[in-house]
Formats: sequence, C-alpha cells, structure tokens
Amino acid sequence: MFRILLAALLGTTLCLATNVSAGTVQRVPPAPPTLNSNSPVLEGGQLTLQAVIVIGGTYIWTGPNNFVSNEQNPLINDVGQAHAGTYSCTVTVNGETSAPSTINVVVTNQAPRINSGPTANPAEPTAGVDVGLSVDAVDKEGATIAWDFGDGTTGTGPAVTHAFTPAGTYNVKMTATDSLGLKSERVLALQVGVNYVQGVGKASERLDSDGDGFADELEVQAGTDKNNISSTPFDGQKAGTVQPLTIAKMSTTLVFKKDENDSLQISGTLPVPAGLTLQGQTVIMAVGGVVRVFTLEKSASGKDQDASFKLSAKQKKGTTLGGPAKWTLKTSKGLYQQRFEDENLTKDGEGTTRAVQLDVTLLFDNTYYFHTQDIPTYTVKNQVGKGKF
Ligand SMILES: [Ca+2]
Ligand SMILES: [Ca+2]
Ligand SMILES: [Ca+2]
Repeated sequence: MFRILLAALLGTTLCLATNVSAGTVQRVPPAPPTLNSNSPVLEGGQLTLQAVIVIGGTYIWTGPNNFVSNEQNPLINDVGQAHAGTYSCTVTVNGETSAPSTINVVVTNQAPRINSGPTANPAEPTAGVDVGLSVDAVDKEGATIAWDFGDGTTGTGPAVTHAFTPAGTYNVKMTATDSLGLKSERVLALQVGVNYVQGVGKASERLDSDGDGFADELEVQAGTDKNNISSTPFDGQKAGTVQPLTIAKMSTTLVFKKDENDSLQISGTLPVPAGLTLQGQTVIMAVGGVVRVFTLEKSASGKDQDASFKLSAKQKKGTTLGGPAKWTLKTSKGLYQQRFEDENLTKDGEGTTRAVQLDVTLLFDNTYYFHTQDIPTYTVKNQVGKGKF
C-alpha cells in the first residue's frame, strides 16, 4: 500500500519536472500594477502614491527629483514643483517584473507664506533716521522680497534699511513672489515722527522736518530744502555730531517802544584748520531763531541784512595758519522781540532782573557748533530789555 502511494507520488513529480524542463510551462510576468495618488496635492503638503496589491509582489517606484522607493504605497512630505511629474511603478512576482505603470502628479503652487512681519525697527521712527524693515516669508521654491517704501523709492531683500522723510504716514508695501510668480503682499502703515534740533525756546524754531539735523527755519534762510534730507547747508551732508560753541561775550538790547532798534553782539572762538581759504566760506548763525547767512570776503568778514560777522584768524596770503580764531557777530537796528519772546526776553517785568537763555548755532566749514547760553541778568527798564553775559 505505502509503496504504491510513493510510486504514484514519485511518478507525478517526475512527470511535472519533465514538463518544466521541456519548456512547456511559460513563466508570465505579472500585469502592470494599477496606480493611484492624491494628486493634485498642495505645495507643502503630502503626496500619497498607491499601487493596488499584487499577492507576493514587490514594487519599485521611480519619479521626479530622483525619487526611488520599494514601498507599495510611498509617501512624500512637503512637496514642491520638483515633485510634480510622472511617477512609474513596476511589480515583481517570482522574479518576473511587470511592465511599468505610470501616474501623473500635479503640485498646486501656493503663494509665499508670511510667517511674521513686516516689522519696523524702531517701530516709531523719526524723519531722516534709518529704519530697519524685515519680513519672514517662505516658499517651497524660494521667495524674492520687494519693498515699496511709499515715498517713491523701493528696495529688495528680506531685511532692508530706509530713512523716511519728511515726517508723516508711509504705507510700506512688501511683496513676496515665488518662482512661479505667485505673490503675497502686506502693507505696514509706518508713522514717522518729526525731529527737533536741541535747544531751548519754541518747538517751531527747532523743528527739523526732514531729519538732516538742521532746523527748518535755518534751512529756509540758508536756501536748502527743509523737506529733503539730501539738501543741507553742508552740501547734502547731515549736521553730524554737534560741537560745543565757545562763547566769550554776549549782549542784547531789545527796544520795545520803537521797532527795528534791537541789537545783538556775540563773540567767541572757533577752531580753524590750517590751510583753509577763508574767502568764499559760508558762515550761518542762528541766535534764538534769528538766522543770518554770511559769505566771507577777503577780510574774513561778511554782511547779511542788519548783521555783520568777522573771523579773526591768523592768515598768510589768504590762507589760515590754523588754531583757534576769534569771531564776532554784531547786529543793529534789528527786530528780534518776537523771536526772543519764547526765551522769555520780553518787555514784562519792568524794573526787575531775571535769568534767561538763548540758543546760539554757528555753522562753519561743515561743522555744526551749538551752545545754549545762560544770560544771568536780563533787565527791563523803560521798555528796554537788556541782557548780558
Ligand atoms: Ca509657491
Ligand atoms: Ca532739516
Ligand atoms: Ca534739508
């Protein structure tokens, strides 16, 4: 019984083996796999690729961006345009590989994402002061950043610096653009405040609208543009670091009972560099809001309206030898009462003495000199005010 069964089994086995070796059983490759995906997928999202299961099958996926996977259902995270295109998959069963199936994947572009900003530093700037502007914008393909500062000028890059002038509100527009041209925009309404130059007295006399360091009133007298930071008494340069002005003497007389009879005398010293030609130099002086502009003549002196200025520098053939030089400002038959009112040099206080202060600004050789001068004794008598230091 056992022998018969064994013989039967052996016979059967023998019979099959003979058929295979004779090539009568053909090995057929499996059919190409059926593929699916979640295309179209949003930029930055996850792409899911799927092959319908084949029993005993192993898979090879290939695709854009050098993609290779042997998973049946591979996932690709954070996709961009580089991941779009045709994916291909084969299935292998018992060593036999199918023809490839393909599936097309579309990645839907997204505009750049603004993570934060735009922000301004300082957040509340004043005119003419550099403001840092920045934004955090990202895109899978990279974003380029463009700025419209709202004053007719532009800039590029995620962090820029710009000075706004004059004071006011500027709508700063930031545009982030990706490589496919999709844009994200933000507008920052930036409040730019006014500047005041240092000193005492009226804010209106110290107002510096464009932030170049020179008061509006001084710019008007000097013939420069008070709303243009690039137009200054120093040939377009800002006022720079203010230097102390040395004043030796100062006196003023204000005649309140008769107009245009006021006078002013101030003297001090200035450092004058060696080799400077004084002829043709401009000297601008502002005293308590009274501004005079002098062009020095050969004698190193100049006149403007009711005022004269003289610089006594040691010279040789019109060129200075350097060192401190005495200067004097003299005026007569002026009308300064309204200008000095805010400094308390008024006609009030008949018969009394009080302490007052006057700002003195002197511009010379592209240097800004300034001093607030104490006048310890200002007296009013018979409607005449006299101050002296
Ligand atoms: Ca994009
Ligand atoms: Ca100015
Ligand atoms: Ca200006």
